[in-house]
Amino acid sequence: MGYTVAVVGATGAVGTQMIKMLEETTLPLDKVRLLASARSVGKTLTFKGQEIEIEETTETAFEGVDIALFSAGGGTSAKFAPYAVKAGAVVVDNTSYFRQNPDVPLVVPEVNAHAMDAHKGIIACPNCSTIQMMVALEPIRQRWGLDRIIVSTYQAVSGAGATAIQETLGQLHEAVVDGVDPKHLTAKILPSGGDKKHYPIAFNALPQIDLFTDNDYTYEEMKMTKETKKIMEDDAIKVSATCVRVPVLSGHSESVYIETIDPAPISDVKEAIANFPGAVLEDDVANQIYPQAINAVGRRETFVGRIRKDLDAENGIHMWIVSDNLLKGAAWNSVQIAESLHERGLVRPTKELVFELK
Ligand code: NAP
Ligand code: 12T
Repeated sequence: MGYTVAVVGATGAVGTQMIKMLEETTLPLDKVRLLASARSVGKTLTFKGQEIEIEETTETAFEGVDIALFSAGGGTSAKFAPYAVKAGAVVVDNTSYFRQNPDVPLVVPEVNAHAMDAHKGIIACPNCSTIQMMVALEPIRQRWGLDRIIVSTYQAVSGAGATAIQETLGQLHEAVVDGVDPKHLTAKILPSGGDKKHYPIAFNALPQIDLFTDNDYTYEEMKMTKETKKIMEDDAIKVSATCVRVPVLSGHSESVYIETIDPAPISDVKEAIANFPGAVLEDDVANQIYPQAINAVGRRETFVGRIRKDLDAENGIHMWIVSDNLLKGAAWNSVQIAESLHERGLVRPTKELVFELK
């Protein structure tokens, strides 16, 4: 007997990648169910060559579901994830809604799979930018300790969903084919669908991902700070982020500066990263080898290169970290969490519901 797995948000940029990851999963699968909004009812999507009808996400949709992968926005998770748990499913939630909830483990399996052991029905998948940084930095933290992290991201538009991809392609077309000045391109979504103003992303770089918080950092930047501390189980790690959207379709890149607690020889750092599961060292500047977004697309690993000592700070190290934001950053990390849950014998109904039914 295998599991019934539900994908909530199956029609989205992340959901469609979840379906692909499930086609290749080691999980014993009995049935895959695809859920989205009422708008998608009547449509079908293909799983292993088989047409599956999209169902509407409702409070009663989760009977018989063992694992529910949620990727349909924070509001959808807030409303329906507790009902999925009530119906006996384990939820892997890709949205930011539950990530800081003390009852919810926040998991990158290579880093803190053990945190799942105490789950109460919902496990959160971290933000895409945090996940790839954790895969690269955990081998360093384990051996030399981490005092601080300063990161600037170069994030792909697919992180903002299927409509942001369409907006970017539309702007490129307008500019190249119709000759529209980049300042006058049609912008309705980016930098954030929820904010008042919208700016073109084509031929541009936008230092805003998600809305601004009241400390002048964006929510995306504060996710990197808070999630790092929770995943690494260390509130003392200092983390400041600047998150930037660039006109790349998929593959987030990050320029990361760290200060270790103990001195870390660069050759040992490279070896530690090369030996860490999920990380790939791509660092041979003599031959111009370094991670690139276009090469990371379609891969599950996180690629690390340009590793070098800071010129002044004793324990300072710089590096360049790249991963497919829709795979390790979302769909693969979620399916990998489901595989780890299975391997740890943690796919089972939760008796006492601690999450509010809305
Ligand atoms: P997307 O391409 O815009 O897709 C949104 C999906 O959510 C669609 O399947 C949509 O279904 C569904 N949906 C919207 N409203 C719904 C509702 N009321 N009930 C049920 N389903 C609903 O967005 P995406 O890029 O796939 O991202 C989806 C979510 O995943 C985001 O909101 C975010 O919370 C999360 N995410 C996480 C990460 C990460 O860093 N881990 C990265 C990207 C996204 P219809 O087609 O029927 O509208
Ligand atoms: N706004 O789930 O716009 O925390 O790239 C992930 C990606 C939120 C999240 C993005 C976002 C999340 C984005």
